[in-house]
Amino acid sequence: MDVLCLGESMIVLAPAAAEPLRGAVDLHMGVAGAESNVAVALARLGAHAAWCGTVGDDPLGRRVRDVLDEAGVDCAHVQTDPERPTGVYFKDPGPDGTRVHYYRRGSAASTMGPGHLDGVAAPRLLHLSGITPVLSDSCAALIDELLVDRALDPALVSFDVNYRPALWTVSEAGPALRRLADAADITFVGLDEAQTLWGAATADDVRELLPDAGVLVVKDGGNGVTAYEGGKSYYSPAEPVDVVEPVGAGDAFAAGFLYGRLQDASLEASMRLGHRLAAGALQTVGDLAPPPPPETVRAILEDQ
Ligand code: KDG
Repeated sequence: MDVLCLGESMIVLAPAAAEPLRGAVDLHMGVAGAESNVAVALARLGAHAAWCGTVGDDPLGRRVRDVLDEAGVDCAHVQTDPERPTGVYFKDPGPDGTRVHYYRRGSAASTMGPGHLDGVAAPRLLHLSGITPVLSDSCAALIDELLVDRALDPALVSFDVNYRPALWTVSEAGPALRRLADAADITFVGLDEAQTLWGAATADDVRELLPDAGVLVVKDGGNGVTAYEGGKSYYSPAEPVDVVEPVGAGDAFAAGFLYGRLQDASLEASMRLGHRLAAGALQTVGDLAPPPPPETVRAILEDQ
């Protein structure tokens, strides 16, 4: 297996017309989850990508599985909890942007804990995010087991900070996410997140805060991305796009970047593929857009 992504996937309900939830009658139902978004994008690029999480024994959990199966994601290790529901969240578009309302406390995924991946063969890369440790104490212990104690050694571990302010405060999340981000082989973080969580003003500040992250990828929206590896830094400008909806762009970038690294492409080429996938996600209402054709992917990765 190339990549195993672990995290919570949920059902997302959004007003069919971009109007406030309070008055909406028709809702669009989809499947969301930062880590499963990465798995879907990687599978569509041709990687053997698996998603691992727990869903409820309910129609919503079956919908999550169906959608990921159809996208070509390996769901062989997905677990079902007969006692707990699949998590749900709603999007609430408003004049100041879209707010999210989660109904995920006590969800099936929140029961994940240490030993969850026992018996699973180590993939080349294990992808995790900073959403999972806030779901429950047992989920936090699972992330420690996989990221800090390296239960799936020799898998490389990538970690997307993914701070979700609706789930925890800066004072809770700041130190916890910094410790995890610094323990990963590949760390993704938005400069805006790093400012909120740790007071970093520049990408170089983030590097100083996370000296042990093997490859550190600092994303600064439309300004581009700076990646650090082995004492060197590399800057890559973002592709100019008209943004339709930003949700999912970070996951798309991570998938493109990780796919490049799995193909042994350079940091610069991997960032370019990340930008290309992110540009697609930014121009669609859903979390992800279809990937570029294989010849475009090859050209992006070969152009060192
Ligand atoms: O990155 C997109 C995710 O934020 C979305 O799919 C929902 O995973 C999600 C979360 O926990 O907010």
